[in-house]
Amino acid sequence: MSAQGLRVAGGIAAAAVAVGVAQLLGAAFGPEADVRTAVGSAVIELTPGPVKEWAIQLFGTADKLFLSVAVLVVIALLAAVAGLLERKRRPIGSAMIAIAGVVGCAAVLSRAQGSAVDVIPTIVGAVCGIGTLRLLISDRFATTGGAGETSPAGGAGESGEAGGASESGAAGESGEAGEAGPPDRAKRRSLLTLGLIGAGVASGVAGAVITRLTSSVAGDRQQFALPEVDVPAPPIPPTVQPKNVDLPSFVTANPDFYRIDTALTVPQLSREQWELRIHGMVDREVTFRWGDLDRFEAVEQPVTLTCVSNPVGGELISTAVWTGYRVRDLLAEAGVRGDADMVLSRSIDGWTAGTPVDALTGEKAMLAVAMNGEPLPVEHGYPARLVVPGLYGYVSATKWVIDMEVTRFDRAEAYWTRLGWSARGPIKTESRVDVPRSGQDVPAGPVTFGGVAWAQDRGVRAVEVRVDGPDGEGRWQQATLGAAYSDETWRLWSLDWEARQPGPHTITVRATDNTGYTQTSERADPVPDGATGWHSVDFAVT
Ligand SMILES: Nc1nc2c(c(=O)[nH]1)N[C@H]1C(S)=C(S)[C@@H](COP(=O)(O)O)O[C@H]1N2
Ligand SMILES: [Mo]
Repeated sequence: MSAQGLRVAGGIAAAAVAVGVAQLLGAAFGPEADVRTAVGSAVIELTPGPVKEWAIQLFGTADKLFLSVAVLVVIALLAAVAGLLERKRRPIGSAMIAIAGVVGCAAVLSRAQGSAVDVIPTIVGAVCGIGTLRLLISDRFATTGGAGETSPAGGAGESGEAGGASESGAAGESGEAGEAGPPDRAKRRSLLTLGLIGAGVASGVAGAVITRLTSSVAGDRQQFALPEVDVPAPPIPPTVQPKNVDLPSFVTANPDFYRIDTALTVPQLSREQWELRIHGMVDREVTFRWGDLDRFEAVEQPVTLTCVSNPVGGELISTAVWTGYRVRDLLAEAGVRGDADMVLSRSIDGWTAGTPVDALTGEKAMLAVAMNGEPLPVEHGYPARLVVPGLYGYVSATKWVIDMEVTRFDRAEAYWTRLGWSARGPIKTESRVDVPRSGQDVPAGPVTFGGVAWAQDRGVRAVEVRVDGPDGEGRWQQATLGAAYSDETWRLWSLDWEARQPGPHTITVRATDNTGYTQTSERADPVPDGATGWHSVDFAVT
């Protein structure tokens, strides 16, 4: 390794040791001491709204993975710089690690559930990181004066210092007389550096795995016997699903259900730890424990959830059969005061949604505890979340919900509203072409196209499809609709078409809801209150 390379690797070794030690020690302190998650969450928190939106659009459900990789890359780059800048008399790299440690502590302390002792692993990690950096540039491993310090960054003064000191250091400390020349020291330093990088990474991975295993609610979730349903949903007829075309299933399987949230690591909240506090503009504050839920009627309801960030033609929409309790029944115990118009619900990780009181005191809003006949998957809000038909998730669908403050829109602002999204988020009437896929080749002959349309909680009355046009042959034709299940769920559609004219074609879809409103062709961005426009797909007949 060149002298420059050794410095860079030394910086990375220091960072690996710092993060590894913090992560491994953090496992003993619990998830709130996890500095990696804290920093990542702080990055999410501090990222401007439009950039978050861009990340969701671009990466969708993989946005977290992108962030984790990005954070690691940034750490590695800073570590390389720290390694290059560290000098015995001017410990700039050490100072950078110290600053990173302070930033890490601030991130840990800023977390909703964090406490002062949670910074201990971060501090110890930073100290070990600095120790590593100091060790690697110490006389014992100094490579100057023989191995060829070619680094211009080394500077004359520094080279002189290191070179001068290293002679005596090496002679005095190396037990292997005769083999202690500088080239050998360089080799030892490379090996030690690589070893420390390996040890740091290994402890980091071990710490992350231990933290995950010890805090996991997988066992709690497995033991959860679902409540007996008092008010079952009417059965879903097979006719909701159009035939002869490969469309999404009317009910989305849990692993396929879209996922959007700001949680870098999924909150692990057991039923035992769960509490739901209802307070604010109420007659009496109440706090429900898990066992208290038994006294409410358990209801079951298929609902299609949609994300406001879903672009035209996007996939951030799914349907599940939810089981849970009416939010109305819970609110009734607290008694909502007449002048309140919003409920600010909060999750265990501090995320908030602002939902109109009217939407929550209606029949349909649920505190859901099960999804498609299973306890909520942890990433979908275990043990309890809100599901409110007709509203985008960002104003209603709080996962890991623990608090509901009854308030007013002119007094409180929720997470995404503070970042520039609309305070109100009714779902817009929209539709999507799923078949054909963009760019697909369609052989000449009869073919069935299809897709989905939604307008929760008004319901879809009609779907029209146009192939080519408006200037070409194209005219709007009525699609064949799958059976309507309810106004709270999407509707699947299909269209039989005869592929005749070889060459490029375009298919466009538009939906009409049960109020008679036909979705607008006007294109709007997801920000601030949901995308609009007709979805078109280009394909070719061969
Ligand atoms: N705690 C928490 N709940 C949340 C969010 C979040 O970031 N944190 N995101 C909301 C958004 S924007 C949407 S669209 C839905 C998505 O729910 P899902 O991930 O179960 O599909 O969850 C909502 N609930
Ligand atoms: Mo969303």
